[in-house]
Amino acid sequence: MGFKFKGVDFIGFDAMLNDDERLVRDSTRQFIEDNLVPIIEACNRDGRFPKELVQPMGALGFYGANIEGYGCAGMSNVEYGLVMQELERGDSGVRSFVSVQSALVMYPIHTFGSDEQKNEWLPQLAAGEKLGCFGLTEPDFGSNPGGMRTRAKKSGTDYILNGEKMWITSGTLADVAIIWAKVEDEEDRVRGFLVDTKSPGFSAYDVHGKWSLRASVTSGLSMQDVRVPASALLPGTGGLKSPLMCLNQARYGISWGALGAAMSCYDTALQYALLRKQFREQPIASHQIVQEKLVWMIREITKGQLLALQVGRMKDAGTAEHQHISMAKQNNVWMALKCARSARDILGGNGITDDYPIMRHMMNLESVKTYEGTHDIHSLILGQSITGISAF
Ligand code: TGC
Ligand code: FAD
Repeated sequence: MGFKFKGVDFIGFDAMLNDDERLVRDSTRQFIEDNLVPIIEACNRDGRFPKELVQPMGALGFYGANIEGYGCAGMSNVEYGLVMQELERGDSGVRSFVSVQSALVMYPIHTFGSDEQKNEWLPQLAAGEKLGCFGLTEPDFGSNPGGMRTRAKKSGTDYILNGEKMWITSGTLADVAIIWAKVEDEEDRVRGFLVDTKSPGFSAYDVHGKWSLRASVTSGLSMQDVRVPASALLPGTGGLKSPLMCLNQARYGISWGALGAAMSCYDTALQYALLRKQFREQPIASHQIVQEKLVWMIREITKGQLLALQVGRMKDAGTAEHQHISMAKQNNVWMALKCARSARDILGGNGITDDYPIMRHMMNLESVKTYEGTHDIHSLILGQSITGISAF
């Protein structure tokens, strides 16, 4: 069931995009329609990540799409954002998988890695032949990653890693984990390590019982005396700023992705409201209260599009700062979740079934609101930016 997506463009947004941007958006949209939409409800029900899409998405250049060279597509940040929008219109879990591979694994290797690390890993990650995960969060340190307990200690030229990471997307799928640890011999400076997940002492297990992101793998990681060579250290990392730079890349992608989920909910609710009749054989779309809900959605989606596009243009110009990205992530995820709730309401009883994508988007967006900095943490980031006072 469900409806064919008709696109959402109220104020001529398409005219603000160039030909390449529209082409990337439209080809990703087609890929999602053909390959993800037909299977996603079953994946969600079964709690299954659609692994069969990993290599096709690599062939289309989705991984590390805004990186130049190393087999990557070399897209602009706006093109990359439009890919994320279309992926998340399909499902937030699939967008998460691509976000992690791109923004949280390939970006740090590209930004902080040695030439050897880049040449070894980036082409394989770009093709989807190797998969990665990003281990920052710990069981006791989520919003405050600076408190992390994971430690790296020098042993000859090697490092020994010990610690626990929690809520790690793609943890049990990954060939390589980017692990953030405090280095004991460097006064607990936070640094990043490329850890082969087959290393003795490294283990990963899946989190079960999730009502959200059911088509995504979420894991815990455990490291007990994991010995890695000096060549595993990402040499350009130094301090908490390094992982936070990665988060900017992922948060930017989420600001577009959430738009995709919101568009899916709005478009479904609009098409449903025009068909569903109640009272005097009138479509429910003829009632003022239903119209008000649809208008809220299209207005907020439109504002969200402008925000994401402006931050994308600033990112391409090199002028986007982390607080700009925080605003886009916070606003667009909040807006998408409200769209999902209103759309669910418009569909009445049908809204709670997986004949329509709405409830799945709503449940997914609860995670998206929490990860990559919770909604409230982004308020504090923005508050600090405008007042100069930290309220953490
Ligand atoms: P604080 O002292 O403020 O900052 C430490 C240093 O970092 C700088 N900085 C940033 N740099 C780049 N980008 C940012 N976004 C930055 N935010 C801060 C800062 O200027 C400072 O630099 P320096 O040179 O003075 O050393 O650090 P804090 O310990 O007070 O914490 C700040 C806070 C709360 C903003 C930060 O810890 C935070 O963002 N917390 C939220 C944690 C979070 O987002 N975790 C995400 C984990 S990954 C994930 O969720 C993946 S989900 C899967 C998917 O993406 O799909
Ligand atoms: P907490 O930090 O305990 O926060 C709980 C509540 O307290 C929140 O409402 C928060 O806003 C509030 N709070 C905390 N501090 C303050 C404060 N100072 N002022 C006001 N309110 C505050 N992490 C990774 O490293 N890699 C991943 O791949 C990854 N993937 C994830 C996938 C999923 C499905 C989920 C759910 C999480 C993932 N995360 C990942 C972790 C995610 O980033 C954290 O869940 C998030 O940062 C919040 O941390 P927490 O869950 O420990 O909540």
